[in-house]
Amino acid sequence: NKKRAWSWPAYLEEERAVAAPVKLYKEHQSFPQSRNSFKVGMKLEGLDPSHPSLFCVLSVAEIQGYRVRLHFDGYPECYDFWANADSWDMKPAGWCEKNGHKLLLPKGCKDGEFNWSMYVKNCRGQLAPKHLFKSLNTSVTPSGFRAGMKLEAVDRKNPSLICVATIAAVVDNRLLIHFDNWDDTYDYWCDASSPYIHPVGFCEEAELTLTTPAEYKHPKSFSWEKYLEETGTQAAPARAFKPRPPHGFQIGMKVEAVDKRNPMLIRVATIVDTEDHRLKIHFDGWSSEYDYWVETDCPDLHPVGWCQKTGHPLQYPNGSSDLSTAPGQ
Ligand code: MLY
Repeated sequence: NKKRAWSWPAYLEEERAVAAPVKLYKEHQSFPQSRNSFKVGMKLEGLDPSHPSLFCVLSVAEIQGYRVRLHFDGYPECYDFWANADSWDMKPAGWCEKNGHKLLLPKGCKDGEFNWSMYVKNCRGQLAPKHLFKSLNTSVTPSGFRAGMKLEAVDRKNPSLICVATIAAVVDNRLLIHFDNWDDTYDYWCDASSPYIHPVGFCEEAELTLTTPAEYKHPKSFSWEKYLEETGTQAAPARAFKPRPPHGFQIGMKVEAVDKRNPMLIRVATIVDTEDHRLKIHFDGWSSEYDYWVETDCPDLHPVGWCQKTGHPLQYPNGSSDLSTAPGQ
């Protein structure tokens, strides 16, 4: 009663299923061109995934294949998170200062007194060298978007709302979306092809309700023309918005996906439902209560074979191996 080692080709044949074709993935989801050269202890600047307008002081806490576990210096481990080594959200020390972004300092450090070289010296750490950051070498296509321009954007935390919003920052090909008169907890980064941003006038044209800025005096009589004049701002030009082509993922296709409840794990998974810009992921061999929706360009979604190629463990379908662990356990 010998057990054969689990393999994708045998599994696909057994399941009569196909792997989602590699061409459907974005570059940052697909097989990396280089290795992960980050080392435990290296320090860097990076976006807080649960507060994406904030760059923070981070340390590499663990390496797993092409992924890194990042730790917020001075904060409890429970805030640690995983990222791919080529994540745009990771920047070398000094990047914020150079680009005019606020850096959230390690707990206990005072504004104005923080200095990277003193800091790493004092904590006997080391800076992650610049050449490790893929995000610095992305080619940038000029766009019509400028910081300060207005647009209509979906509130990703309240996705039924399309709201009056501002481009708070433009970095490379990425836009930081901020909601007028709200605090920055709703802010998010996206690119010109995001399905969640629209030019001024979109709601009126589509006969949808536009959510006006918080505490706007006369929400019923909101007019963009008046608002742009009052705020002395410009609308983002309609030509700068780039519609995204259909994604091509289909129900039944197999993928490798991060287990959202235990993000150090990547599991064998199946696409069980699709929307225009989202996929529903099911973990093979597990209850559908663990299914979840992801954006098609989510960096936690990878082609079949990604774990093997990048040296990351893959969690096989439940029942196929003694080594499997339940999602979120
Ligand atoms: N019920 C939520 C809605 C907040 C919406 C914020 N958007 C528009 C940026 C609240 O009042 O907190």
